[in-house]
Amino acid sequence: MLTIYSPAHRLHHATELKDGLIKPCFEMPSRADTILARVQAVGLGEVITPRDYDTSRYARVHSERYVRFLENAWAEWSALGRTHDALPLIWPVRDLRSDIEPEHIDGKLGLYAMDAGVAITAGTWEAVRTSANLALTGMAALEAGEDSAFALCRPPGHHAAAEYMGGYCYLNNAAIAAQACLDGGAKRVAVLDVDYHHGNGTQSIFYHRADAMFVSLHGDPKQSYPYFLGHKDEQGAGAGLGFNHNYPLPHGTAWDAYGAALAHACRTIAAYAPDAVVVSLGVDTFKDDPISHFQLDNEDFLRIGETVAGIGRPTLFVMEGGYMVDDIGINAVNVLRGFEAAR
Ligand code: OKP
Ligand code: ZN
Repeated sequence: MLTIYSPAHRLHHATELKDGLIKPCFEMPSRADTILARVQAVGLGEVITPRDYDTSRYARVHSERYVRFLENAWAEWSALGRTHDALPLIWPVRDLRSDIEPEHIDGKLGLYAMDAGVAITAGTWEAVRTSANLALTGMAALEAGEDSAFALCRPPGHHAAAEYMGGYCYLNNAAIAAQACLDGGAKRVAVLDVDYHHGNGTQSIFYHRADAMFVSLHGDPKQSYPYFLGHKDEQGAGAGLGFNHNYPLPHGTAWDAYGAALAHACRTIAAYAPDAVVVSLGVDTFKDDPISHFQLDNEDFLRIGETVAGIGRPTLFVMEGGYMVDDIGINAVNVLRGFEAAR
């Protein structure tokens, strides 16, 4: 399987608000490099660097003003003499207005953030746009005839919606790639999200659409981040009704229940007959993940790959979460090897 990787991800290493303290993010550079080392150790296939794409490609799923904000945020923040990571401190909840963009960077950070897990640093934009370009390059490979590809994205993307960042995510790499697939002439695309956390951003982007199905298995939002989306009754709206499927699962979920839900999810996608499948590949469902609560073993990730292979469509894997760095390479690459073995 082709892997798309760039060392530009290392330009982003930030802090987050965690348990009331500012701490280094669990989402750290060693994650991507550990996965790359595993890709190379098992000889998964060729590793290529991403093409460059115009920001207009991101604006197919994000608002123009949000993309502009991401591009300029560090310059605006550092112009105030601030040298530490930029973090939001006020949010436009409920009846506060989100239609008028504040001029002050503190207002903009609040408007465009859903939480305090998305610090912006000097290198964040370069890392973020390169991460999206990895996903676009992976989709271009499918369009050129590859059966599958692996976009080794970092930062991840699935919490980022049309106009907000959150949960370590800035641009929604998977949604940008899925939209590019449609823009390239496909009739239907499906996003399967197997990260522990609900992909609220991807769901939100495609919620009203019939040409993009979103299917997600995740920790029940009553118990797990992002808390405010990801319930079973969210089935899409308008033309998109029936094209959104959530499988919230309780703390402690192991392969028996997970595998059954995944098989059901993959049958739903196969029945939709998408031209391509984008997998939001989080491996934070691992039993030793430091911030998640499922119980999957190293070998269970092989079975995730096998089950996804059964959908039988061209497949782009887009890296999302996974925070047990010691096992992240084994677990991510196990999904890809399980997939390849079953094709
Ligand atoms: C990003 B991805 C829970 C803290 C949650 C944010 C998690 C973002 C996960 N104790 N912090 O979906 O892996
Ligand atoms: Zn996650």
